[in-house]
Amino acid sequence: MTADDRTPVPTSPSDTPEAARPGAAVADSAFLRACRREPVPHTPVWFMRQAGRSLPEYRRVREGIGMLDSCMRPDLVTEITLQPVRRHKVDAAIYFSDIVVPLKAIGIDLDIKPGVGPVVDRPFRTREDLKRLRPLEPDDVAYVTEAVGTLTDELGATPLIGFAGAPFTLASYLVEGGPSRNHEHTKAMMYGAPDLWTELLDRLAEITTAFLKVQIEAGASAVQLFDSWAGALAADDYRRSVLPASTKVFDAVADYGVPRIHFGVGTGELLGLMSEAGADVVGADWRVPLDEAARRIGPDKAVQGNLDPAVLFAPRPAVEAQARRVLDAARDLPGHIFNLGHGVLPDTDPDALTRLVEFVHEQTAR
Ligand code: 1CP
Repeated sequence: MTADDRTPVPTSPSDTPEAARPGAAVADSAFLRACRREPVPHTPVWFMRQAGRSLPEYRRVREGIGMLDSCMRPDLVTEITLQPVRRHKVDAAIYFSDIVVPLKAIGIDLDIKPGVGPVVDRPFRTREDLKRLRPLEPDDVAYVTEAVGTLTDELGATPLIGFAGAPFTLASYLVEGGPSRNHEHTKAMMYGAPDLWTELLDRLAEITTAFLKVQIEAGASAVQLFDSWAGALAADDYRRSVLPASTKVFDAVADYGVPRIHFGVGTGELLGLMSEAGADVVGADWRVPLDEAARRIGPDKAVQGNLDPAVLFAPRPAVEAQARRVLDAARDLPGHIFNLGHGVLPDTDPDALTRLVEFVHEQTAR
């Protein structure tokens, strides 16, 4: 988008009808209206991991630049965040970063290895390790403030979603030292050293809160807390050992009035508890139909989801049939944001995503 595409900014706000101001147009967007469970012109759509490896233009700008380095460059962050908005016409942008960026910013020795994910040099196992977790200051992530500012200008009426990792999912990377199937060291700490565990999660809640506040204060219109691996937990353990820390994060950003989204994978049994943590919108993966997910989430919350990302590898009529199932399950819900049940898979055909956005918009136009 160029400056010429944007609505001219009037010199005096008092001359401006409410809806002509960029902030008002964002607030009135289909995405934010759906988050507030208000009537929408069409069901809004965005995709977790929409900015990333499925796009050739993403691979081009990332060539030769490490993932974490690219997260610290406002020019690249801005370009990559805008790419899926330009290409797919999604209803919201998600800030390009990673859940481990705030940990790197406070000096934790970690890297994001291509084809692997976040890898932590010295995994956290003892109380001594907590000393490496200092509070996050806004100056530690000045590049985030800068990039969010540029992005909100460039995006015009399209809302920007900020995000952070939830304490449990961040703890899993710190304690395991990298991606994990069984989260065995993490659970060993949770069951075997409950005081240490609580302190670790509380410190991570503070870091996550600080990171979300930076994004909101710079202009993000909504925030999503990714507890991607919470589905590995039994409900009782989630309630006792994880819910309090995630609740602290949601409470700490409540006063900003921006919608707060809570998402995890394989969390069918936890949807009620994840809703209790305080979000305004709860995301569901594809394992539970959206009407049933909404029942578990409870009243007064919007619902986000939940097409299986693997469906996008099927021929177009099958993708549309499965998207139709999601829309049918959401028909009576007063706040539905269409999304995948987890992130876009790297080998997804980008055209299939563009067509899916068009399909959802056409099918739900009111
Ligand atoms: O080299 C590369 O291109 C790295 C691949 C990559 C990308 C593009 C990683 C490594 N992270 C990201 C960006 C990213 N990460 C975004 C971008 C914005 C968007 O959605 O478009 C977001 C929201 C994340 C968040 C993230 N990182 C989550 C939560 C979401 C989810 O997918 O569950 C998690 C769990 C991570 C950790 C992570 N970072 C990268 C990978 C491959 C992983 C997962 C590793 C694992 O399986 O444990």
